[in-house]
Order: sequence, then structure tokens, then C-alpha cells
Amino acid sequence: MQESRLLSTAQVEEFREQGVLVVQGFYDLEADILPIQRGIHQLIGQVMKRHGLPDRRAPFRPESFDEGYVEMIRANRALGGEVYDAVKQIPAFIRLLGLPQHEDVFRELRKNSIPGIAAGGYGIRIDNPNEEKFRAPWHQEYPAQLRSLDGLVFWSPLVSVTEALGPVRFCPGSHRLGPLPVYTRDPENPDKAGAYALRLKDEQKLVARYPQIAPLTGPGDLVIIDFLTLHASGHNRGERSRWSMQFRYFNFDEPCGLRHGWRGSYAAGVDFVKIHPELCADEDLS
Ligand SMILES: O=C(O)CCC(=O)C(=O)O
Ligand SMILES: [Fe+2]
Repeated sequence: MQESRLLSTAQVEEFREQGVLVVQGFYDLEADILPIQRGIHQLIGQVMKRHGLPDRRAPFRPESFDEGYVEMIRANRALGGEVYDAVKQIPAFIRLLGLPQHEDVFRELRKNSIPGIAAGGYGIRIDNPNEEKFRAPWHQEYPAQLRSLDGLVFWSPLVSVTEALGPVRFCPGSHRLGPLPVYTRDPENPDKAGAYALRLKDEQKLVARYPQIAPLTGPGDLVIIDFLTLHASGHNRGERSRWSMQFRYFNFDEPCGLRHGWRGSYAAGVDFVKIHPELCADEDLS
């Protein structure tokens, strides 16, 4: 077995205890992050071009790569959806998905694992100011992703996340609860579908049992999240969208995944309930 190289023994231990770990300066800003920010700047321009909108933006700068985006969606929210779908196809983003260090970190945290990249489990979130529709309520990653129980989310911001931008919230230690029952529809939000409609059963009771952290991070930082750790989007009350990347890895050698054949969830066209009927709490709903 290889020795732990990218994470210290203390970091490995912290992750095991907390189910979440912040690694500052994990990525190389110039080589890894800047090309993605440049790609987003370009694709915002391409969406403007597609719709015949004048592009009055300043030349690209990493700090303001998303200039014009908030104004654009304020005029027409659908254009935000176009940008969202486009940016996950930026070559530099896909290159970072397969970064060897992701695999190395996975092996350091999941000894003797066979790491896999969760197909359809990567993307760039754009959490817009004062928007509720796509905000993630308290959840564990597993029901929305499946693949294997012991997966990891690699989460990394493309902007400096201030309190105003609504940092992601975590319940450290909650991964020890194991996979929790969920409702597959949300009566309060009937317009939500698929993974967006999943709601944790007894959400408030469960969350109240844990302390909460909401680390402030910036470009280059990495947050590693256990597939079973409770976490939720913050509320963006700022002036700018909170842009962040998600890469999800799983383990081909975990018993539950081996049993169901590393199936994906909603994004892979799979009805999660067919695979885990025991985790569906819908019978409680009227
Ligand atoms: O960035 C967010 O608001 C939520 C992130 C999340 O749930 C995830 O990366 O799995
Ligand atoms: Fe999540």
C-alpha cells in the first residue's frame, strides 16, 4: 500500500471523524482553476452572441470571470440555464475531473478501494442571489448519486465565498448515521423533480443533533464531503452568483455498490426507490 502523501495523518483522521475536510490551496490556481474561469467567461460571451446581446464586458480577469452574468439572468433567466449546461463541457473542467490527485486522495481516505468517477456526478453549480429553486436542502449525497455508499464529493469554489454568498453548511459527524430515509417528493415544492425533490425524513430533528459549520473558502481550496454527511446550500444574499465545482468519486469495491452494480440515480435515469425501497419514506406522506 502507498503511504498517505497528499493528506497528513491528522487530515485523514479529521475526515474519518467529521465526514468533511477543508484542504486549503489544493489546486494550482494558474494551471487548474484559471483556465476554467476563462472558459466560463468565454461561454457567457457565447450565450450573449447566440442571443444577439451586445457584449460590453471588460477583458477576462480571474476575479471577475462572471461579469455580466447576473445582469443577463435578471433580463432572461433561461440564459442562465444555457450557461449552466455549457460550462460543464469546458475541456479544462473535464481535465480537472480526472486529476490524478483526486484518485490519490480517494485511496488515502478509502483504504484498499478501487476508485471510480461517478458518471453524470460532476458539474459546476451556479447559486444565484436570492434564488430558492435550485438550493439544496439538507441531504446526504448517496440517494442522489448511488454508485457506492462510501463515495466522496470534491467540492471547490470558483469565487471567494463570503458569508453573504451563503457558504455550504455541514453537520460534522453526521456521516455516522448511515444512509437515512428520504421522501422522493416534496409537497412544499411540487415543481421540484428527481434528485431535487428528495427530502430527508425528520430533517429538522436530525440536523438539530449536530453542530454546524459553514467554512469560507476560495478558489484553489477543496472541500471533501463523505457521501453520507448531511449538508445544505446556504442562502446567497450577495450581489454575485456563488460558482462552485463538484466532482464525485465512488468505490467499485464497496459491498452495497457491488450488489446493485454501481447504478447511478436520477441523473442516470434510475428510480432510486427501485434500488433502495428500504430508504423510501413516502408512505408517511398523505
Ligand atoms: O454548493 C452547494 O450549494 C451544495 C453542494 C452540494 O450539495 C454538493 O456538492 O454535493
Ligand atoms: Fe450535495
